[in-house]
Parts: sequence; C-alpha cells; structure tokens
Amino acid sequence: MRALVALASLLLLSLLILSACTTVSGGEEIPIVAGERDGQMYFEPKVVTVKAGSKVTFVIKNTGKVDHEFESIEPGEAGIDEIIIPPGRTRRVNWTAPSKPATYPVYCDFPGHRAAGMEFTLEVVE
Ligand SMILES: [Cu+2]
Repeated sequence: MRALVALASLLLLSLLILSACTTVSGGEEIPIVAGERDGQMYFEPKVVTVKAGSKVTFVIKNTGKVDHEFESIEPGEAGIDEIIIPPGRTRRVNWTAPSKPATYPVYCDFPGHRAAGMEFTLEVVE
C-alpha cells in the first residue's frame, strides 16, 4: 500500500512538472524563414500578426549561406534581443505580445542586410 502511495505521488509530481514545462515553453509557433535570393535578403512572411497579450514562439530557419540576425530591440520596438542564426540552423525565440495593438519592425542588423530587404512587420492586434 505504501508503495502504491509513493507511486501515485511520483506520478502526480511528474504530471505537475510536465504541465509546468508546457506553460513555460511559449505559445503558438510562428515559422519564419531567413535567406538570400537574387541579390536580395529576406524574412518570410513579410507580415506576422499576433493577438495582444499572447505568447508566441518564433521558429526562425536560416536557409541561406551566411549568418543572419533576428531582433527588434531599439527603443519603441518589440523588445526582442538580437539572436544570430547560422546558415542551415534554426533558432527559437519566445515572445509575449504587449496588451495593446502596435506595429514593430523585426530585422537583421548585419551591415547591409536590412537595406537588402531583411525586415518584416510584426503586427499586434486586439
Ligand atoms: Cu541577415
């Protein structure tokens, strides 16, 4: 009987840990592709829309041949710290949208990349 109680407690504990993990792992996954093509550089899609206050996880895949960044950290921007995505790699970024509608640029800040098209619009809507 004691063993059964111990087993039940262990099961309950692991369930609690599992559900805690689910909570911190972010929200809806938003796939983003970074790369270069025809002398241009890009993020796709060009516009990403999320609901105010929602938790999302950007899953950024670099399909190009050079390093790229993903950030929106200047004053008044989305508050996404710079992260570097090497060629062929994928990086995950958790982000919580603000509670009010807003529009932010997300971009690659390597010299010349943003000017070559490496930017997309992050829209927060009600
Ligand atoms: Cu870049």
